[in-house]
Amino acid sequence: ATGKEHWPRGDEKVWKEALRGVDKDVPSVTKSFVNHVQTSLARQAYNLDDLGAYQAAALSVRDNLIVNWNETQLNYTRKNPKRAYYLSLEFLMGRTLDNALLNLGLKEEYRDGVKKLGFSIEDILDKERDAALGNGGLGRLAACYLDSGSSTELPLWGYGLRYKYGIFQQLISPEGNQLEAPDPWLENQNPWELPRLDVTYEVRFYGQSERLANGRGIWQGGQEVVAVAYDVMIPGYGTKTTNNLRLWESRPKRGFDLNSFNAGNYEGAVESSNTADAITSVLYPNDHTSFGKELRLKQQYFWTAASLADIIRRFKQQGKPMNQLPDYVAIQLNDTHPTLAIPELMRILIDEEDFGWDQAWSIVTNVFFYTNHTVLPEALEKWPVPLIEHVLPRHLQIIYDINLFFLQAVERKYPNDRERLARMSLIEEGFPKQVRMAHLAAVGSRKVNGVAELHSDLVKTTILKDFVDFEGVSKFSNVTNGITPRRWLDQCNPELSDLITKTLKVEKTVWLKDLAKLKGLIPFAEDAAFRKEWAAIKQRNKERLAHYVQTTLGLTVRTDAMFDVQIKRLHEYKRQTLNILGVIHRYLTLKAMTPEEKKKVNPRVVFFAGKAAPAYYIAKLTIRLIVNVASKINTDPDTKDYLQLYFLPDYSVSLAEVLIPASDISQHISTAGTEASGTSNMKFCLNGGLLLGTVDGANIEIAEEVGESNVFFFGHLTPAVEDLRYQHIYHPVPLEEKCPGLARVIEQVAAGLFGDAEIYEPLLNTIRQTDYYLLSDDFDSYIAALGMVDEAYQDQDEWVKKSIKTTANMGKFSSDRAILEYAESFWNIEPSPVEAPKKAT
Ligand code: B1H
Repeated sequence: ATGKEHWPRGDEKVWKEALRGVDKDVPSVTKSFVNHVQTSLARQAYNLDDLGAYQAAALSVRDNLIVNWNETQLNYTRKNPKRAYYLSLEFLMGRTLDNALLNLGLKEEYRDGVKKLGFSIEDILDKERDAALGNGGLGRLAACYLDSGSSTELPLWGYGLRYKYGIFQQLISPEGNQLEAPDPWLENQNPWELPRLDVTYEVRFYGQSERLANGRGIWQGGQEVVAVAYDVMIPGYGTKTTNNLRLWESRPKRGFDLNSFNAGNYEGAVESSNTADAITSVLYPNDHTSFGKELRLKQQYFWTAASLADIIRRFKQQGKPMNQLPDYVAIQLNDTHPTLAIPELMRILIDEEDFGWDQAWSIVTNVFFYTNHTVLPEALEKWPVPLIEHVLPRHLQIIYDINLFFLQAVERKYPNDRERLARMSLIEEGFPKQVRMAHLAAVGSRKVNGVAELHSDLVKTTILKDFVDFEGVSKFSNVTNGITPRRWLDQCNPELSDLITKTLKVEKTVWLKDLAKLKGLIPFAEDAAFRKEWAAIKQRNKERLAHYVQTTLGLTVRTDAMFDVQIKRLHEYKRQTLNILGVIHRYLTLKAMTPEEKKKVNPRVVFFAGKAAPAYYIAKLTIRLIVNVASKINTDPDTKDYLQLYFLPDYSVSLAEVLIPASDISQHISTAGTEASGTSNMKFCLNGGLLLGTVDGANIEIAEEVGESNVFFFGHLTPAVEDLRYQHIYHPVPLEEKCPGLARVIEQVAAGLFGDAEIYEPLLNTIRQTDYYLLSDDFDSYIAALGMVDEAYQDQDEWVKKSIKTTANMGKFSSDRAILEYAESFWNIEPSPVEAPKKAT
């Protein structure tokens, strides 16, 4: 050694002073980072890569979160406010480090700190894996609500499951097939969770239930597993409040069993094991369907039983009698997945706490609140009676008792109306009989809500109509969904956020918590210089997306085109098929154009992303069609300058954060009445992307806010849908006659223009035959709407004005507004701010 070796990275002096713990001049962020490099990771500047730097930064930020978490929990223990609990089988959190830095207000300090040590904050942030413990909108909504709960200082905890494997990783084969691989997200350790090995509960399955004469039951035998708590800290934006998300892991009560994960057979692997730790091994990827699988039922019970035991233990620590539970506890059921909490609380109150039925029922029905997220029949959960009887014998007895008392009350109000009793029963007759979880959730809750105005009306007039008639309409209401503007504007679109702050002359700490302030942008739509800046940011976001596609897929995307995006789970009701058939229609139109005609065409780049449930054959075929259309048209010299198409694999929260800010237009084109709300529609519009959609879900309320002239609507309305479906079946018209444009497109696919002719037949037949989702009814108006989008885009000045006005009017869709509606009108809880600690004198 010469003694003059080159220092490996960053500023040698800063590293060395931080290592020696020299106090003066070295910022605390740097000291803490270097300290974690040395003592937590046992590394040093010589062998620290970006992943190591991410881990050190995360551990250092986590130290701050822990301090706030502790103060928050102490504050709650001292003040003992009424608390709310959000029970969700899914929390789609995405990445945490950037959000934690933003919420703690430490982003710039860390940016500078790591720079001096030789790292870029962007590269470090990029090393984090998404926490993807959810399928789609329902799970992401839960994550936004936790962010807003902490940001508005509400005493709100989440309860969920700590799946070892989150939503599968999506691979696309060269032929265009979706392949699924496990998502081992915990592989590199997870700095954001605190294992609480001392917080455990035993949960029973199977066994026998004996009924005593006094109505109580004794449930014994069977199998017991242990639930272990892992706490995830949820910081609020600009507050000390750091709430908790408690996730349960299952462990065997004694001994140990090994369960191997089989990547080749995802479906089989999910069902393969009946051992204790299988319960929390994997998230079910079957969004919007209910299959009645034993392991899923065990997940639901394991989670609700552990969560309720934990909630009750915390309540009892305050020394209050159990009949005061509803004064201190509100529990929100995120869809019907946690509905077993209702019979479980009855079991605890009756079998363990000695309550009589009526008193127990009055407690239960004042604690629970139920949110419905879909009216699609295939998504309404039903559990076979024999399965519940086998796995949860005591709960089946309680469900039958609830049903008996409930139907007796219905009978008193509507004597001799057997059909009504059959419709409303918690038990559906059939082979086997099934428990209707939505009925159980509705009957056992204080309030029931849908997630957008139209959807809440549909809940009241269709699936729960009889319940509205019986119980009165006041129990049923609406809370329109929201999104957190911290992640979905400030973090994902920092340049736009900065421009907004500069323009409004309001600190972002203010407008990010009072999103109505965005209205202040409206006058700037008329300011040409402002429009120029606005458009330049959109352009740079397109380039950022193009760079992502270049580096991950090796494909070159042109950025001087309109970016048209549809990203969501693949589902027939969401009609990605309509979009891809529209793309083919455009392709065929371009092919028929003269070079002169083509000169007037505005280039368009179409992006798709989204996962299909592993067993959803038609959805997987749609992906295959998109991929094969893309390879054809992207290489066709006649059209490639006017139309490009990309299917981006492995859609995730992090990919959404890149796609959304780059979009000029996004598509939300579900058959009217099928998309309960949608939440990405809100994210696109908040980022100045215009909306092309049907009159469905939250699209309607977005149009009300931003003005109908700023959205592109098409298609039939909800009241027409039923009749159109009837026509398809009883008065079918040949497709060539009914919708020649669509017929021509389908003909080309069937003829093999994109290869694989026969392979697409089952997909094409869904349209040729019943066409349940009404593609043939909406195709012409869809194509017309796409034409209006083209036309509007030609006038860039007007387009940018629309974009600005759209963002400016999106204040309603902050999840802060939504969570406060739940807090005020359902839970009856209030903010409980953490007081600043007294300064030492
Ligand atoms: C939504 C679901 C869903 N609705 C069952 N229903 C699942 C149902 O795994 N399962 O069994 C998973 C998910 N997800 C979505 O919720 C709606 O389709 C969206 O329109 C809505 O925006 C979102 C949040 O409310």
